[in-house]
Amino acid sequence: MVTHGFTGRQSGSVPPDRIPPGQHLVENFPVLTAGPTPRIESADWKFTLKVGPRPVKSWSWSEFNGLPRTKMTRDIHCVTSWSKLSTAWEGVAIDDIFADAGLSPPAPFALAHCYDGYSTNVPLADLAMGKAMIALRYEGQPLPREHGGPARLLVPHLYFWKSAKWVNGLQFTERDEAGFWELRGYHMYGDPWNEQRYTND
Ligand SMILES: Nc1nc2c(c(=O)[nH]1)N[C@H]1C(S)=C(S)[C@@H](COP(=O)(O)O)O[C@H]1N2
Ligand SMILES: [Mo]
Repeated sequence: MVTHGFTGRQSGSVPPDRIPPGQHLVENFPVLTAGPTPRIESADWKFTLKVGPRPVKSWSWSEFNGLPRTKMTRDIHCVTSWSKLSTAWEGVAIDDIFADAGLSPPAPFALAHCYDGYSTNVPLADLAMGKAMIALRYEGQPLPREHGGPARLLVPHLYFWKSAKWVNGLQFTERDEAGFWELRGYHMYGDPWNEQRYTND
């Protein structure tokens, strides 16, 4: 017999060191969006790197898809308390975006900007050195629109609100400037292992 109440690959045998405090596992992939889901055709898509107010380089969809590809399989953790294990992503590492722009990382903080007006702040140290990517594919398929397609930021080691969907740019800033949810009471950094959910956590 192989059906001893085994309800799925994430039940039962999960090492507790993969589930941050206050989180529970889900098998599905919930959708959380503050407003309506934007529709961005890849022909209209553009990604811009800025230093402060100054645009440094932009890529069209086809130019961006010519950049080196990176794969990452990571656990993700949403501040609303769900965690999902071993999600598989493919996209362009933030390091490779810098390299293509001929830029060494210019300032200690960044804001990700999005087609729906959303934004979120992430320190450079959490984007560089292989820690984050602009994800173009999820589980071997083009990124579904409700999950941020055609492209989203993926910063898997921070709460998932930092993984900005429908991303259209990264702006480097000297100071840590709050984004959409950070202005509305979410933590400036958002480390799930330290339960940095709200401003003073
Ligand atoms: N552009 C944009 N990105 C966003 C959001 C949003 O509303 N707009 N919601 C954030 C929040 S709060 C979470 S938890 C995750 C949810 O991603 P998912 O819908 O793919 O699960 O996206 C984040 N990125
Ligand atoms: Mo969220």
